[in-house]
Amino acid sequence: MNKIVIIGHKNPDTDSIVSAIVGVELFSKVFGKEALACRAGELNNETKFVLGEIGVKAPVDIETLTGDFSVALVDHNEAGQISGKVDCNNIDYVIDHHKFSLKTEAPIFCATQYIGSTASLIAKMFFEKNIAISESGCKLLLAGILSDTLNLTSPTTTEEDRVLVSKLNETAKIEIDGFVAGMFAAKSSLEGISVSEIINLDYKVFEMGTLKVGIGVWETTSPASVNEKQAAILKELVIKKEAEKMDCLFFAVIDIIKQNCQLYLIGEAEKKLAEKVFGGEIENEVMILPGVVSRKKQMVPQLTEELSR
Ligand SMILES: [Mn+2]
Repeated sequence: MNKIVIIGHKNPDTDSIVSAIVGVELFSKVFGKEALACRAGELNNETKFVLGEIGVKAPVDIETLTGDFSVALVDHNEAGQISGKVDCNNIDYVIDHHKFSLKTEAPIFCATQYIGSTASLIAKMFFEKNIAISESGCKLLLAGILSDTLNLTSPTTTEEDRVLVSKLNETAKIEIDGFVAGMFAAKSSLEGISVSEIINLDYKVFEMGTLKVGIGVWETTSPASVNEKQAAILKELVIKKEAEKMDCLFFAVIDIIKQNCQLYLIGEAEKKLAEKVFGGEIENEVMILPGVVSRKKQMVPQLTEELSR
């Protein structure tokens, strides 16, 4: 199989998209292989802003591909997050910074690390080999790091991420604070965004113990704009939980300025679990969690631990 498709998770975020795009440059310059950048869903407003600013085309919709292809997963490896177009027997590469859960029949290339973003890891793979990254590649990787780490403020941020940002910006030369302000404004904009999109644009499914748990996240500088729609969101979450046969379904509004989370709780199962794991007070179906901004580090491991008992 010659064709290599680089693909991020379903409901792609900025890190998944830039990792697929710059992944093509990585495969070409570092591995000497030709690859195609793809996406598993529509771009969110933040990613549209990033690609527009940098002047780069969006990856190809994986749904339009035909035939067999070798797959490089970037920014995910959990079964529930992999595009349905991917034949899991054809996954030959994983480059990721999430907990590892993939099982493969044969040995594969695997680069995973505890680091703020997949973009960080890709940047590191170039730098370690002393291979130059194009200017647009540097800008894209910067956007991925700054997006996933909430401008280096999320608890997932590592010292390496900070170093990589300065190193990438020697070539990218972007004005970081202004760029991040633009990204956050785009991320927070509800223009043309339906209630269903608020829930699903950054929604991931996890296997925790024997349970299937969905967690949607909406990162915003303006939680009030989302809370205005709370009744409609809760109603739609209940329908989604039923339709997708989830054992638990959570939705988190993350205030990226004040650095807290409002966890929407739709039923008794979610309330009991949240009280046990996070211990906050529930008011009007919502639990406020100060300091919680990362699903990956501050929600998934804690919920998984409780549900694996
Ligand atoms: Mn990521």
